[in-house]
This record gives sequence, C-alpha cells and structure tokens, in this order.
Amino acid sequence: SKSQLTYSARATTHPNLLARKLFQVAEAKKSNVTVSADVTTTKELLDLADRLGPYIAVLKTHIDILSDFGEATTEGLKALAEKHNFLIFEDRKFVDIGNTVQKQYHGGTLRISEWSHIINCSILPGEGIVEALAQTAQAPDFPHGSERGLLILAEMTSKGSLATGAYTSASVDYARKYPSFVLGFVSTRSLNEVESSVKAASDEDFVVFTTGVNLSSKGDKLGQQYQTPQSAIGRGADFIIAGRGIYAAPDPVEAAKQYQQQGWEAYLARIGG
Ligand code: 5BU
Repeated sequence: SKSQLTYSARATTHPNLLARKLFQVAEAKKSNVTVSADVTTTKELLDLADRLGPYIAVLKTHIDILSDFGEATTEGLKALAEKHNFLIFEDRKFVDIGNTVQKQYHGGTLRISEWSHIINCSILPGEGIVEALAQTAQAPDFPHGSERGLLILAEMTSKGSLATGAYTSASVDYARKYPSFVLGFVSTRSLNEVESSVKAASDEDFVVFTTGVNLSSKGDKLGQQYQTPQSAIGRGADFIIAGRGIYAAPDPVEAAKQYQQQGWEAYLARIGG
C-alpha cells in the first residue's frame, strides 16, 4: 500500500494524471477535506464554495438537487474551482447500461463531463459501466480527458449496505483493469487487501475517499453512519468527505478549518510525521 507515502510523493509517481493533480492540491493547501455541498440553490452552492474554497481540496456536488441549475451554476463552479484551487466531484453515482450512462455523463441537462473533474459509479451493472464512462472521458475529441477520473463506489456508509463481499472485490478488479481512468474508490477503508482476480500493477495506488465523516454526530435518522476524521484516515481514507458536519454547522468556515486541521493531523500521523 502507498498510504504511508506523502501526498507529494504520490503526486509524482501516480499512474493517473488527475490523481497527481489531486495530491498536488492536497499538499499545496494542506487539506484532505472534501465538502459535500448539499444545498438546493445555485446561490447557496456558490456562496459555500467561495467561503469554504480556501480550506478544501474537493467540492462534492449533487447537482440534481438544485432547484435552479443552469449556466450560472456551472460557470460559477468552474470559476471558483480556479480561484481557490479545488477539484469538483459530482456524486451522481451512475448505475445503468453503458449506452445510457454515456448520455447521462456527457451532454444532457446537466452536462457533467464539462465541469466535473471526478465522477463515481456503482458497478452493479458490471464492467461495461466503467468501460463506457472511460470511453467518453478519453475520446480523442473530448477536450478535458487528462482532467477526468472515476471513483468506484465500492462500499457505502448507510446501515445495511449491500455493497460488500463479491461486489467490493469486483470493484477492485475493475479499478485494476482501467487504471488510466479509475482513481480509486469511495469506500470506508483501504481496499488493498481485498481479494481480486486481477493482478496489481507495481505502481498501483488507489485513492480512497471516505464519506460519512462527522465530528459531532454518530448518524442520522435515515441510516447514515458517521466516523471521525481520525478514524477514517486511520482506516485508509486519503480524502474525508463531510457534508452536514460542515455546511450545517453554526459557522461553516470555522467547521471547515476544524475538519481541515484534524484531517491533516491524522494524515501526518499516518505517514509518521
Ligand atoms: P453528510 O451530511 O456528511 O451525511 O453527507 C454525506 C454525503 O456523502 C451526502 O452527499 C451523501 O449523498 C454522500 N454519501 C454518503 O453519505 N455515503 C456513501 O456511502 C456515499 C455517498 Br457513496
């Protein structure tokens, strides 16, 4: 596992170009925080992105929950990502046949491929979903190919999740088969030890994003289960994802700084610094 290495070291050796950029951003900003900006208007979203931008590495969106999505949303997000040096992750969780997900990803109402650096998918439909999304992002006439990557939804944080066992090990198989497009996983732990029928490359370095991070709550009334930044990073998270713990705090900027600090200290402890 490469999780004992620094983000800078991983930025220089990672086989995936977007992963390199991600690690560079983390190192430059001393932040491994992804904020889930789950608000429902463009104004709230852009306002949060501008205020929290300095303290985060990635902004995670659920773009289909906005009541007023449009050109102003995507132009605003792109400008703020440049201004504050963060990446955008649209948590769309694609889960369909290849022909459909290509149309959901590229074009359509939401034009996700145009503005989101990172996307994710469930592998419930099988390997074809990864192949289809890779084909779109790496098409010769697609202008953003080197800045697009996929996280496979290998596990979920909700109570009773069925993303376990054979599903999780197939996630590792597919990540190994599409290393130029798959950055790693959304999972609750490092998956290096998970059994896989595909041999690991010598430069393999999965990037792990862990959701369900919250400093003051153990869960919600709909089955969400939380852990702390320390716990998530101790289990192998490279990036911690927090939503309500940050945006619903009395002072979201103070909360973002607190998650940034705790996430960074846990990372330093892991690399032995
Ligand atoms: P919260 O407010 O920190 O509970 O928000 C968690 C976010 O992460 C929210 O946007 C979910 O859709 C997302 N999420 C999750 O909570 N658990 C998972 O396993 C995955 C995504 Br995948």
